[in-house]
Amino acid sequence: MQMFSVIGAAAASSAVPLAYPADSWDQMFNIWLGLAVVIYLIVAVPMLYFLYRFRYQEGVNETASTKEYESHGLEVLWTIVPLIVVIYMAVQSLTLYSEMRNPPPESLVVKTTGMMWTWQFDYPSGKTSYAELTVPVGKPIKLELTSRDVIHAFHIPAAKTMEDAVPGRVTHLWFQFNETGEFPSFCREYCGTAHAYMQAKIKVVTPEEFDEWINAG
Ligand SMILES: [Cu+2]
Repeated sequence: MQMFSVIGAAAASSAVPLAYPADSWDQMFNIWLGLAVVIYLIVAVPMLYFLYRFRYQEGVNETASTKEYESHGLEVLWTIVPLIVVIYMAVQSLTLYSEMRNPPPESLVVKTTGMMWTWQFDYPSGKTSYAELTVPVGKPIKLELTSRDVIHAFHIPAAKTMEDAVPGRVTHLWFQFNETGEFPSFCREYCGTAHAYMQAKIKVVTPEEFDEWINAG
């Protein structure tokens, strides 16, 4: 399977990815796309060849043959090979799922509450912010999500992660940015009139800037 991850590895291995777990999604996308292209070619190329090779020609094979061909070797091959491919994809998907669902233990926990129509962020220090989430670069952030009214969903496109915020329940997601900058996040569960404006800016700053900000009351 090494050949299928080459496309992703070439882009990913040279530099640290912008955000986790986005890199795993990119890798999975490349693997599935590569497999799909290979399977497509295995089906389509012989099909085109057979279309040409066994096209109707006057006087050739005009009467149907009653001979039956079978090959145990071939049957075993087309059972075992897809089985290995499917098992590989299942393991690969489970690995990504487990990575996505399990925040690293050193994560900074931010309690995140959705409400019509903004997001409230409560930091361990007691500091609170609205519609703006300030986080240090290079550190995993775990958001513990809930909602004050209806179901919302917190979505960070650049980190390729999302989770529902449900009233009376605590859900979670985690992400990590490896570059400073500002990245958008928004509510991805239709929640009423101003749903489209329910955004939060994610400010990724250096650890020093973060300490300064969190201690500034
Ligand atoms: Cu919402």
